[in-house]
Amino acid sequence: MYAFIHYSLNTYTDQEWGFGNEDPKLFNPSDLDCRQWARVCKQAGMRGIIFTAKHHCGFCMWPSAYTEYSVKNSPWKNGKGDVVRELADACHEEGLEFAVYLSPWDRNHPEYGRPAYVEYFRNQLRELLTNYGDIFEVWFDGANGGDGWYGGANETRKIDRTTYYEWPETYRMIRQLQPQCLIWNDGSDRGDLRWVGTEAGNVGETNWSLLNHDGEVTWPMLHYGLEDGDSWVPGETNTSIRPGWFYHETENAHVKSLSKLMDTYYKSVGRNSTLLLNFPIAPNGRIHPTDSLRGIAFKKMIDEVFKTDLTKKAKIKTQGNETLIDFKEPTACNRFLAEEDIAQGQRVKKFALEAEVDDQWMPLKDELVENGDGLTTIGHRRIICFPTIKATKLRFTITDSKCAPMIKRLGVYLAPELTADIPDSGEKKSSVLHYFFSTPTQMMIDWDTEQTLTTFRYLPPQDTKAGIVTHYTLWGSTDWANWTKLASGEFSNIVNNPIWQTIKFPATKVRILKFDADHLAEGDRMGYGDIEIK
Ligand code: FUL
Repeated sequence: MYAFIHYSLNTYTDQEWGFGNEDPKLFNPSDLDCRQWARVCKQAGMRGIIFTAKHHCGFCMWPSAYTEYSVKNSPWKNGKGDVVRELADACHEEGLEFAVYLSPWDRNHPEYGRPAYVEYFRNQLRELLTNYGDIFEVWFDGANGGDGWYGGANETRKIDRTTYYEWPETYRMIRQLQPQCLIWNDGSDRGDLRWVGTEAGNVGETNWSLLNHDGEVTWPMLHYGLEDGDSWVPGETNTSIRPGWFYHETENAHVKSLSKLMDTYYKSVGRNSTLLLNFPIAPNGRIHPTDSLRGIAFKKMIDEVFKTDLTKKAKIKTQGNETLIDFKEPTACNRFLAEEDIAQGQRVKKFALEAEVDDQWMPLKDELVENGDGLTTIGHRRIICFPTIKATKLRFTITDSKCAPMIKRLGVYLAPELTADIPDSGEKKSSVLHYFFSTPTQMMIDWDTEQTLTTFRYLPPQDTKAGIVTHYTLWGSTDWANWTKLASGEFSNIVNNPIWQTIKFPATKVRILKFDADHLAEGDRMGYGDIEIK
């Protein structure tokens, strides 16, 4: 497990993404403490930290020599500070590895979209790879091109992500400067690690650590890997401990519960992937106490689940592809773990798991998988969750593999039961509102009387991209005739992370609200999961 840390100028604007014209003077945390971040991550069981040295807004958290848009023009430490340096040092002290996220998309830079920017990007990468000790990974985000400030041009710029960045050249530079450094890239140019196609915190239950070196990478390839791929590109599951990547006060009550985090663990680490768990930094410059306590509880729960390996007291016999685990007496268990020796490659395609309970053999399946039994690939580590049983024996049989399977470790455990997720706080749900669609891309919400409103929240459809509103305009009226524009803009990252979106506007008296979908991710009819208005 590794920690992601998202922190940038937008933390001070409460936007999920900075546009690129936010004032560096906003960056003035009262209590920035990288040692606190490193201690929290260490205690949460993380081996290292990947830090957003530069997010899409282009603001640099280190005093880059190549731009004025950085901490050097902020009031923090009178412009003498360097967050990358402080965090690299703190990681070193805590025995954590250190890595950087450098957004290729830069909404601030005037040359973005032209060759000069690519040189600028490489210069920045060189600074990061030469001045801050060992960097274990570089993370090149997949969001690329779109609207931005671009030095005042304030326009939309499109790039061809397969050619624009000239990645092979950049990769050569990385290999030369930091030969051990892993390259994360989300598909276009093959890096060393791949995105798993979602930010929700799960990879496919079938998960091959392979992709083809050349050619297009489709969504199923990201999520499940490619059985006959020719290159080793394991999946890294990235998700946030909160709904968003950056800190928002409104999400303080929505930090993921322990049971949700354990579910994420089983669906990432338990499915042959690493887990990259994000901790956002609050405006005071620290990880919020709710997040740090939850992160530490997460680590304690993992330790608790895997404390006692029940196979240690069992008699184990392997014959051919079948392993019998004989507990000799009824033994309560609910987790099964298997690991392949991946130095020899990934070989197992399918296996079976059976338990002997009250003298009867019964098949087991992964209860976290909806379709099928989930007993397919193993790889570095596979954890199968099943309801608690009292088994006298377990039988693990590899039923299909590419060649002779090489199993390195087996384990059986009894995980404590966790209470269900704490439900979201009781805000108003759409069921109490009266709304209708006046056109396929326009939603009307009306009340009988005037209301003073300040906030509109939109939950996009959850299982499809069709109908997700990416750009909107919100209008208010008291008489159906005169409309006041309350807000308009873009829901950043809503397609990859379809969570609640909040639009705030100055307190306004309205009777009717009109929500225009100016652009949809897919399809031509707007969709929604829920609406809240306050
Ligand atoms: C996404 C970005 O757009 C988000 O802001 C975040 O950085 C996440 C890790 O990747 O693609």
